[in-house]
Amino acid sequence: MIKNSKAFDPLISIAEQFSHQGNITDIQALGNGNINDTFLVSLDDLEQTRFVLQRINTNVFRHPQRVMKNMYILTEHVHKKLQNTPQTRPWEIPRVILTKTGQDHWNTVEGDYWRAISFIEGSESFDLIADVSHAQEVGYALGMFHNLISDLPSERLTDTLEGFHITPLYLEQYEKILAQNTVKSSPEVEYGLNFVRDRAEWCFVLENAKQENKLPLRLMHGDPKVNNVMFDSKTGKAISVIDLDTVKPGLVHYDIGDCLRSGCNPMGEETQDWQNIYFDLELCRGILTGYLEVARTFLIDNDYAFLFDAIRLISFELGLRFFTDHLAGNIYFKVKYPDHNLARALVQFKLTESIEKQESQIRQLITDLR
Ligand code: GN1
Ligand code: MG
Repeated sequence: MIKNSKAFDPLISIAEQFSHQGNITDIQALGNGNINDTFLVSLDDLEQTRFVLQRINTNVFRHPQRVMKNMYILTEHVHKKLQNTPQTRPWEIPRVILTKTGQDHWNTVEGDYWRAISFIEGSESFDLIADVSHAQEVGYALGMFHNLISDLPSERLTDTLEGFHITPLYLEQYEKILAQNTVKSSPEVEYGLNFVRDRAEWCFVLENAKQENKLPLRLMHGDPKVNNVMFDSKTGKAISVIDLDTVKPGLVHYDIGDCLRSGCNPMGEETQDWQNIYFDLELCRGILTGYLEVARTFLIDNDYAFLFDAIRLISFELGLRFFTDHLAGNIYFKVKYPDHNLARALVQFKLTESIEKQESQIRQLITDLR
């Protein structure tokens, strides 16, 4: 039992609900997720030293039971596959930890929805990519993840977050918020308004391609940002991809775009120094090289044709989502200060601008790597 930690008492009693060996020795906040609340629970057991405890944000994930059902099907599928097929290098997938009574979640009297997931022992994650070889590992991890889920029939998973990554729907929400709210003007807000207006027509690009059957629907991760890739602390190699709440049918382009927008921004998405944001071409080369090492076998010609748009679009889309949330009064993403979502939006818009400026180099890079 943890001593002297009154503040953690409620967390301890929640963590105690989940099946584990040994005593709980510590509970710490983990990572900097924008939606769920995440904690790392330490145990004095030699085999399982830690597990992850999460409160699902049910304002965002309205049907948490669907999230858990998906996660169970997905992790069991991948786990079996990893066990039954020889792997060229170590790979793991987090597992759902059930409660002592066999449930996949625990509801508190306040109505909070908690779940527990295994922690990949001996691993760590990073908010920023350190160098090109790190970038290659991140790309490899995404390719590996896509490969591992590629034979899971998509109808087995339910949609956990309707409209997720459908850019035109985010644009619709944005326009609705603009029509409802009086916007407090500032040079930054004006920049954002103009930025979105100038790209409003183009932002249908992936959804149009999907509807015209130019791009195949595939299972995707939904949120493969850099810090969702776990690295083996000893070997420095990628070993897992975590945060599996948004795995569902979609386009691998959303994932590639998301991985690149988070990985090729050396200043990180949380900086307030948005004027100096840039998209790093060498890190982009690293990620795509690592990704294509695995994904070349399943990508079709059209997939390559839309890669540049994907990179540009997902940066723009995240900027639009942050900007809309700022205008709406911060109802979706957790914030640490009032203009936090505005600062985040500006970072993504500047990143989009840098991607646009390097369009010919990025397109050339994609051609060279095919
Ligand atoms: C949210 O909560 P977190 O940090 O894992 C968001 C992603 C964004 C990301 C930006 C369900 O993910 O789409 O890319 O913030 N997740 C959801 O950091 O909206
Ligand atoms: Mg996430």
